[in-house]
Amino acid sequence: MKYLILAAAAAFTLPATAFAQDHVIEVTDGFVRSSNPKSAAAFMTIQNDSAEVCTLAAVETPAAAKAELHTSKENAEGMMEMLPIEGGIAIPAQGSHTLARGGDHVMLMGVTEPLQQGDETPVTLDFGECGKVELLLPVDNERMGTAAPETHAEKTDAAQMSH
Ligand SMILES: [Cu+2]
Repeated sequence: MKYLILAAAAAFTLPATAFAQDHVIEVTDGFVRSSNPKSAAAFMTIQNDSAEVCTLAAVETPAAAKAELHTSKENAEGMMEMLPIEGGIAIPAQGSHTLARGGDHVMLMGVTEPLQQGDETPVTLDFGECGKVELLLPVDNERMGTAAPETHAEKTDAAQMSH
């Protein structure tokens, strides 16, 4: 049983790595999770290997009417709520940023067909001058979290290190 789980994890992880044309941006450990038939969220780790800040400005996908960049915040009542991110998500030079449940994520709204476990969702990340990254993200509706971003904590700012 243990072997089966490990094999499945490896199969899902490998194709989710993608590079921009010149290898400036590397995306790893991406997946899509859909908790209802109409919306879904995409999570991943984005590595910026260039000497400049690269900003994830927009996301396109044929799988949904709209893709927005969201962050999650706890409101005054202690409830988690999602807010659109204005101005995109900046990935520091020689650094990385993880989109994870309970934090920043790509929100797919108006999903055209329900995303089933094991489906693959095409997603294009637009980093402006840093290029575009085309991904085919596995749908994993059972996955609860993403890999802990401990390996790049030292490259991110204090606000990101707390999670
Ligand atoms: Cu959201």
